[in-house]
Amino acid sequence: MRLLVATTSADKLREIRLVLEGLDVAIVTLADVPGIPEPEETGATFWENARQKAIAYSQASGLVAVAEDSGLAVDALGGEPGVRSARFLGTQAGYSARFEEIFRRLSGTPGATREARFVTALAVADGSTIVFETETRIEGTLAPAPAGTHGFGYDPIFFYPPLGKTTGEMTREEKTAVSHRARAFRDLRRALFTAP
Ligand code: ITT
Repeated sequence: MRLLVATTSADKLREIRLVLEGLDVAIVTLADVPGIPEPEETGATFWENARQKAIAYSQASGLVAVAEDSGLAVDALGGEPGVRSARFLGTQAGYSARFEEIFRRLSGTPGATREARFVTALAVADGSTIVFETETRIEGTLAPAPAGTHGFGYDPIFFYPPLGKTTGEMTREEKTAVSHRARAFRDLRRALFTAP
């Protein structure tokens, strides 16, 4: 079987490859099927965006496609940046500016708690049909200050209490063991390939 892992993010792809290792499946990336326009993410939820992306990429490529939509949701900020994580403060904004803004908003919110989570909605499409979907998360808190140089995106400010460190301080293996995205792709492994 050929499976199009439909993401424009090299960081996501690196993490996904680790979880899909060892499967009897040919992983196809967007680099292998050039020319597919990036679908707009117009959904109000992770679910809607994941489904939209999976269907658009499957229809455009003729392959079974898996796509996911993910982001950081901070309780005290009403779930922000949430589905807009990649666009928070604009697509060109740097992550240090994004971190500062999150901390600024938090300090301006009386009684704000620091609970936060990373969420992934994953969808697999065969043409216009969704053949599998799952939603997974990792629960934590906002770190007091950015820490760590591993991972990507919001990893330096997401603190995971069971390991006592941010996802930005985790090794690849540690993040693969606990992350929202790894959990989603392990669900996919089990459902579509009956693999552990
Ligand atoms: P594709 O849509 O092409 O997959 P994208 O980067 O645009 O790539 P999303 O729209 O799903 O992906 O945005 C996800 C954003 O959420 C991502 O850019 C990060 O800012 C953040 N994010 C998601 N997972 C993360 C993780 O494990 N660690 C840190 N930040 C993460």
